Amino acid sequence: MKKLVFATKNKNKLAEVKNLLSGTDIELINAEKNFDPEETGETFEQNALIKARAAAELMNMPAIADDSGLVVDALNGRPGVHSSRYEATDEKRINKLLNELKNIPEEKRTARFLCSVAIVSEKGNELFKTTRVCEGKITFSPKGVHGFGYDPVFYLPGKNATMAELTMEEKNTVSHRSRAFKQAAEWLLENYG
Ligand code: ITT
Repeated sequence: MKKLVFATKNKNKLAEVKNLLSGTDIELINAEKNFDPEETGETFEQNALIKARAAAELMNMPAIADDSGLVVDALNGRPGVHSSRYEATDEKRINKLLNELKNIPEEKRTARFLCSVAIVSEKGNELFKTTRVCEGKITFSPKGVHGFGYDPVFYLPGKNATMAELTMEEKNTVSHRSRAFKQAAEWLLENYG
């Protein structure tokens, strides 16, 4: 097995990525409970590297991390890298977003999820990084019970559904995270261990 730490505190991310990598030769180890680096980067890539390096140092192992978020055109790219800090809970984040967009018509509610994945060696050297996107639109009200974060208000035109109306397996066929981790997995299977 190719073992590395997945540097995240987000249980939903962990579940999605474990589901995606099941059946491969890659085993993800959970980061320790006291893993909590400050995300001081200005880009998703910088923050993914910060998290991966912090986990590698803490666990003395190679590490992989995901920094992701929602980029909304009508908000000039916000909440962006501040997606998790935009408000305190998923419900408050969604309410704030819908409120900020309340006067924006349907055709101008375009948005995308971004996911940067970084892999570092146990010494913290950068080995691989990628950023992948999933395009959609922000709805006027939440719909669906699956997923996490902004999924209930993220509409996928190709699926005629919000991300939260998809099962985890369906989300993993289209999401920013699945696209980025599939690339990372290909790199790992060819180059690592
Ligand atoms: P870690 O840093 O520990 O991985 P986190 O939840 O703080 O966990 P991020 O800093 O990458 O993760 O912030 C990502 C935020 O963007 C997340 O909290 C959600 O609000 C949102 N987000 C990212 N991916 C998402 C997805 O697939 N569906 C819905 N919202 C998502």
